[in-house]
Amino acid sequence: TATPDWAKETPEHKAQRMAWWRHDRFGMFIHWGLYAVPARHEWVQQHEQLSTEEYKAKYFDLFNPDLYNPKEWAAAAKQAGMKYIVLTARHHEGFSLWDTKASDYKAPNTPAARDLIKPFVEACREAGLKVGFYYSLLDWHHPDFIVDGTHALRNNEEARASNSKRDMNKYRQFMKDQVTELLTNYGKIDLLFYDFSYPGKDGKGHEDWDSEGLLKLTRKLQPDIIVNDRLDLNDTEWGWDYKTPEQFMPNKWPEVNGKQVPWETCQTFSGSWGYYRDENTWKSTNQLIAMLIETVSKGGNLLLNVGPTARGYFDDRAMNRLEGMGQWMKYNSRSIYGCTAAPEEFQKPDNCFLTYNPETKRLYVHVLQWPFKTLYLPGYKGKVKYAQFLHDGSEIKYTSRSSAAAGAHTTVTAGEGDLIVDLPVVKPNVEIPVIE
Ligand code: H79
Repeated sequence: TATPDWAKETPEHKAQRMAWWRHDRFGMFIHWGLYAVPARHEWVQQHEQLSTEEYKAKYFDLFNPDLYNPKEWAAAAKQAGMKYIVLTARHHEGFSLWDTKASDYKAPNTPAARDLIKPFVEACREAGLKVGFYYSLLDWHHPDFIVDGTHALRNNEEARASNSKRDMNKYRQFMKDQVTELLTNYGKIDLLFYDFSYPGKDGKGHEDWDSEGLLKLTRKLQPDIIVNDRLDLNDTEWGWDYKTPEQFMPNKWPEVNGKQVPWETCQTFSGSWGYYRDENTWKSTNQLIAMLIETVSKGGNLLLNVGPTARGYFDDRAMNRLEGMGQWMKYNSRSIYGCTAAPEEFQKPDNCFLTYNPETKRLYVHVLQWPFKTLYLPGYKGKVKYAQFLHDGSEIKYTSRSSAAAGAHTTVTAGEGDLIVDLPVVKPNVEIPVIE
C-alpha cells in the first residue's frame, strides 16, 4: 500500500515523536468502566450474553465511584516508576467515561455525575506523567454497530436480524466524533491505543472502521501522538508506531520485514483487565519485576494494567504490587529508563537478563536466581572496566581465568575470554539484584 500524503513524515520527526516513549519503557494501563460493578471480567456482557438494555439496567445506575481520586492513581503509577498512563476512555461495552456529546451512555448520566476524564488528565499532568487514551473499535451498545462474532449478542437471532437496519456509516462517524472530542478537549494527548481489529468472516477490519480516516484525524488533531498497531493497517509502514503483543512475551525483539520495530507488551496482574474480585491468578511482585526487565532486555516497553474497583480505587492486591515494583525501581531504574537490548557481543549469562544504555554504554546484568559465589560472564574479558551493584553502588570484584589464582583446591572451568565475578554468598536484600 502506498503511503498517503497526509501520513508522510521525516524519519527525524518520527524518532522525535517516539523519543519519550522509547526512553520511559514503563507505563500503566487502566481498564475502568461499568464492568467494574459486576467485577467478573471486562467482557462480562459478552460472556453472559446480555443485551445492552439488560446490562445497562443492571449496572448503569450502580456506577457510583465515590472514592475516585485520580491524583491517587497518578501517585501510585509514579511511585511504581511508571511514566505514562493509558486509560480506557470507552471499552467494548460502549460506555464513555467522559462527557461526550455523541452518546447518553456516559459517566455524567450515572451517579458519578461528571466527566471522569478531565480530572484524570489533570492529575497525570500534575504528576509529570504522559497521558494516553484507549479507545475501543468495538461497541456492543451502539445501535449501528453490526452484530458480529465478538458482539454480546452474537448468538441472538433477533439481534442478528437487526443487522439490516444497522448502518456502519453512522458508527464510523460516531467514532470520529468521539475521537475528535478526546483529542480536542483535553490538551496534549501523548498516545492512542485503538483496540482491536479482527478481519475476516463475522469480523471487522480497516474498511469497517475506516481506519485510514481515523488515523488521519488522529494525526491531524495531535501531530506528535503515538498510535498503536490495531487498526488493521499492519502491512504498511505508516499505519502504526509500535506493535502490541497482548499478555504475551516474545522470545526476541519482534521484527517486521526483517527490521526490529518498536513494541510494547500489555500485561495484567491477574489475567483479566477489568477489576475481577475473585480472580486468584495474581502474579507475584518478583514475576512482575522480571517481566519488566525481560521486556526491556528485548527492546520493548511494558504497559502494566490496573483494574480499579467500582468505587474508584486500586485494591490492595494492586497497590501491594505497585509498591513492590516502586521499591525495586527506586534503586534500580537506571537499568530500565533509556535502556534497550544489549549489543550482540554480550551473551546472556545463566539465569540473567541483560539491558544496556547506549548513551552511557553501561551494561546491566539482572541476576534472577542468586548463584553460589560465582557468576560467569561468557566472553566479557576486555570489555568491562568496572563492576558494581546498582542498588548500593558497592564494588564487585572479578577476575579472568589467566589472573585467577588456581590453587590446588580449585578447578577453574571458565573459558579464556570469560570473566569470573565474585558475588557475596548472601543475596543482597533487593528483589532482583543488578550488576552495573
Ligand atoms: O482491553 C483488553 C481486552 O479486553 C481486549 N484487549 C485488551 C487490551 C481484548 N480482549 N480480548 N481480545 C482483545 C482479543 C479477543 C479475541 C477473541 Fe475472538 C474474541 C477471541 C475470541 C473472541 C475475535 C472473535 C477474534 C476471534 C474471534
